[in-house]
Amino acid sequence: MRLSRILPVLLLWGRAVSAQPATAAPAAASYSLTESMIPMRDGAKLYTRILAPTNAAGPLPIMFVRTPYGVDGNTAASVAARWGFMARDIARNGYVFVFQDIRGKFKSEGQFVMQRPPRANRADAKAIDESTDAYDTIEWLLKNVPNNNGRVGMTGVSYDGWTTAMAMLDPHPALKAGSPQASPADMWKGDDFHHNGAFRLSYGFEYATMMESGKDVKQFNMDAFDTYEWYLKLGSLKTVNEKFLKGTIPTWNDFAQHPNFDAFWQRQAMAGYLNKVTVPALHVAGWWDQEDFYGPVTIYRELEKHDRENKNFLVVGPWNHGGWMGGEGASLGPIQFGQPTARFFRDSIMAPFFARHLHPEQRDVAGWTLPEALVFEAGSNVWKRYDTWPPKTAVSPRSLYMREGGALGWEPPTTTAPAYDAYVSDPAKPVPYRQRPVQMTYGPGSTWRTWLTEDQRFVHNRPDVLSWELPTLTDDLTIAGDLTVTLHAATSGTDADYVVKLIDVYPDTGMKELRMNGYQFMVANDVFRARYRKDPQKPVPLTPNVPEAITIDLHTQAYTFKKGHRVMIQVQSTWFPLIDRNPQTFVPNIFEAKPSDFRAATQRIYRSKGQASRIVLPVVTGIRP
Ligand code: PG9
Repeated sequence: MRLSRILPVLLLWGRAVSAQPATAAPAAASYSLTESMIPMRDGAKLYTRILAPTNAAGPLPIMFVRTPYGVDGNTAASVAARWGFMARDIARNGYVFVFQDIRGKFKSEGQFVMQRPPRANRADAKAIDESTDAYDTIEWLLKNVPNNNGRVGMTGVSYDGWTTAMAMLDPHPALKAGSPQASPADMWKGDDFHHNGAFRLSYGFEYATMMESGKDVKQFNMDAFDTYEWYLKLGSLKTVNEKFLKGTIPTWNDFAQHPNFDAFWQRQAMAGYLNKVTVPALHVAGWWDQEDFYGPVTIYRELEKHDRENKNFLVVGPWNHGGWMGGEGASLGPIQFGQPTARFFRDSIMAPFFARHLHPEQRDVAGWTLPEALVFEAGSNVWKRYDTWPPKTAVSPRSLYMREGGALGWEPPTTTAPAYDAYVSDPAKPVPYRQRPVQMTYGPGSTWRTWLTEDQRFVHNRPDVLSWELPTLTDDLTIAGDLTVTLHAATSGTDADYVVKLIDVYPDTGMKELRMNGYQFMVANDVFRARYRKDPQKPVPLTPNVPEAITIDLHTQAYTFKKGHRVMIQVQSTWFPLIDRNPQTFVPNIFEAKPSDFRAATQRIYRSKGQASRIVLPVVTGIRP
């Protein structure tokens, strides 16, 4: 199979779709295929495949997907395979499925822009963006698809989730429901390309070259099985353009020219545009999404501020990127959830959500209701319904402090003399983010999709990784809501990265599956580039050996650390090659750093009174008074 056929499946569905809805689905409908070049308001024509069931009574609603990954693979057979989760509804009344290549990709005309910001001049009738392209297509579909019921839904995962979210900003009146799933919201703060200003090197390089080497998707030939070595040998990021890309990949040039949160990133960040809930929205995120977890949660929260008619909903399950779209979702890597979470979502949440809004005759879909937030609490392995996310009641923020002797404690340190734990971080020997060999992100056999569930013992006790842990829990400890870390940190250099990981340590013995004894499972994590601690737009150096407080958002979680487990925190300064190496010597732009700027530095994490490094956990239950 051609790579262009495989990649969309890898990116969006991961595992083969095998789940059947709980309700036995009659044989899938057969579909007739129509190909159209649909004209947009500026004259560009977008290649669109329309798959209409041949054996359903109409009129039917339209389910619309816009993607940069190529729609050629969407044949009559693949609608049944990829959209099998909709079988119940297809059998009942059906959908016309519409798949479109976005501007500049595959068979569509126009120019591809990695994350095209919303048009600046809305008065200009010819100005275009992803919202107008969706609008113009819907307008055309309503007029040209026979027997449609005038109602359109949009959905998709990641890039296709983002095109869904963009269509919802300024929607066609016929767009009646949208489910943006794992959509990025801010490529500098927390999604694919950076986290808190730290550049996601391997993802950024491999994705940009994959998308911008031609109209289709093509992986860069890295000529290395273990890309850890390949990226290390670059020495400086300048090498990328000098030796390999020669300025031909626009997104790489943007990375290099816009290291800070400047107008370039601000213009495309979604938060600034999310000031109205326009259509019923089902936002979907996975707790262990290796690409876009920040996005869907942020989009939900921003819209929720304006949700006067209760149309905005959130589902978070125990999934990796798009993990809900295929298979059962009963496990992720070696972590077990005890039930088919993905099948439950498709069958009992997503299908009825669209049926309710797109098939008006099915308004009574089995007494179905959707809570404001439906989240899976891993550890205890139960779905929980919340009236708000994060929960407002029954949660107490509790500080868990880094203490002496590698301990965590609920009590703050009392020592007034400066006390700290220290390590030497050497950019010449960065800590791998996943176990080597680090195959290309989307390469064959890559462990990318489950790296967030990897056993952190592979770096535990490295001299450049600190860890602290609580004694064995005597009760279940449940958290639900937002997590924040404050590090009082000093470096002997003038810049530094801090990676913080909250870990569930399984019991040392007695686990049924042997490798799970003592397993260190990462519950939450992130990286922070300290040069941005004061202002994401203006990096400033650190003063050598002077501690400063650095606040790191560990996002949000619902999780039970079971009785008999231990809570651990690890801190390190490299996560390679996911995150580029910080030279640890302040330079205005790390893309311009010289090999000689990269220097080993001593990092100190303070744990004394007044400089008490800690994590604040949203505790539901489990701390004895
Ligand atoms: N995470 C991918 C992506 C989305 C949007 C921009 C860049 C990358 C994806 O899976 O589509």
